[in-house]
Amino acid sequence: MTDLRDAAIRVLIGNARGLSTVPASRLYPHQWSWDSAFIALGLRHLSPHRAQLELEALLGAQWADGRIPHIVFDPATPADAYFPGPDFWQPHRRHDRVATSGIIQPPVHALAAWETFLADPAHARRRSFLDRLYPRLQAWHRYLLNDRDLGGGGLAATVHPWESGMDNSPAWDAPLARITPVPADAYRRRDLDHAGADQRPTDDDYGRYVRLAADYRDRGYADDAAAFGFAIEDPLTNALLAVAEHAMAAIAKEVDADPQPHLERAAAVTDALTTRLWDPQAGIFLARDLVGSDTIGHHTVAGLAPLAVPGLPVADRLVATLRSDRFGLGRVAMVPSYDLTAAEYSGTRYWRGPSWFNTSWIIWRGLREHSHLRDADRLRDSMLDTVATAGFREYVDPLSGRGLGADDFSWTAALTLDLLAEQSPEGSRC
Ligand code: 2M8
Repeated sequence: MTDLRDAAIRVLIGNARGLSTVPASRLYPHQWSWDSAFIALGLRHLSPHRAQLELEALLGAQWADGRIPHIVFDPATPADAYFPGPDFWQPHRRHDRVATSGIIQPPVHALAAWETFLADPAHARRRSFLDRLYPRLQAWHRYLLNDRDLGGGGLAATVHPWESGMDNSPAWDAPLARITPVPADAYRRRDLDHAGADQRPTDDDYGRYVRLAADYRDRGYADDAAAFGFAIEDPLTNALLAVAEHAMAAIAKEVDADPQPHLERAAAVTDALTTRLWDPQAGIFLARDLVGSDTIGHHTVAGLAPLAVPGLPVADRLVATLRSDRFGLGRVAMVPSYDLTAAEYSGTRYWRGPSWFNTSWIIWRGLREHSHLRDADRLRDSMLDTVATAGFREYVDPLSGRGLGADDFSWTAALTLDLLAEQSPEGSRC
């Protein structure tokens, strides 16, 4: 285990760029939003100070409307190292201090801030870490729950597959089919320089991602519900928002603010999740397509993520789904991103089946939250065994355990550190 810890530390040091960390040095050479939150959750075991700086660097790029951009571009990296780069997003329209993208990612940040604080409260207090972050995190959640409540049901909408974090999920196939792709010869994909085309999204889907991003940019990143060709209420984003509001209640107490509004918002999002996205027959949460006005019948790990929400009324039913042949808990490597029994399942293609460390970690937290401790320990062991065999890969094939995607992937290393540190359910929780 010491070897694994040392190896994880080496990955994080290798991927550090000044005050922030890139997800993978070649494929993703900038700072990504939810990656940095997971990275801070690992770094706090190594250097709480460095974990604070990671989050501060990201929040330093927050827009005036409260959104935290999904990429903060590293000025030292050539503009064409990743597509779409800073020139594509033209963020100077809304934000002129640092170059960023204009879309968002799931809100893991308040949880990461709270747990980073807990790693060394005295040091964090000396730096006024939470006093400075609290108003920014409040603005971020306000943006999500006001500007992004496009369906009017109390949930934040995701307006691009990249915002979901699970970009190539089969759940997005039908809503994306309505979008006309930008032709492949109109831009140059950089991801295929570093990853096999058989593991990445198809050119048609990439063209649709580019179309959606360009349309949003050309509308000045205005969140006008009627204008979006793609708008989804996703259970992963909203589960993380409920978890984040619980973390905000803990942060509020620490900074002498009122925790009550945060607890009320956490309860409201939890209610909205269960009334709008829960499928009792299938025993899983589904994404809701706001343009097509219906839930999307694909069973993905996003639909299991509400397990991490404290007080979720259907937690035991979700655990039964996790153990079923669809997700094979205890019988496959970590937690697959997609239903193992579905026709569209692929063990190798990005977000269409492979197991990822961050989503498996969310499920591990959920199992502990709802006192399924034996399942939680087995999942933790499976994650550590997988990483010990496959290395710190971006994702793995659930059935063979083969490592896939980028090598030396930061959140895999960071969350390995977290799993190694968190021996008991009484560890640092909000
Ligand atoms: C992947 O997404 C980026 C776009 O944001 C890409 O495919 O180029 C996803 O796995 C996402 O969840 C992750 O944050 C990002 C960087 O690791 O890569």
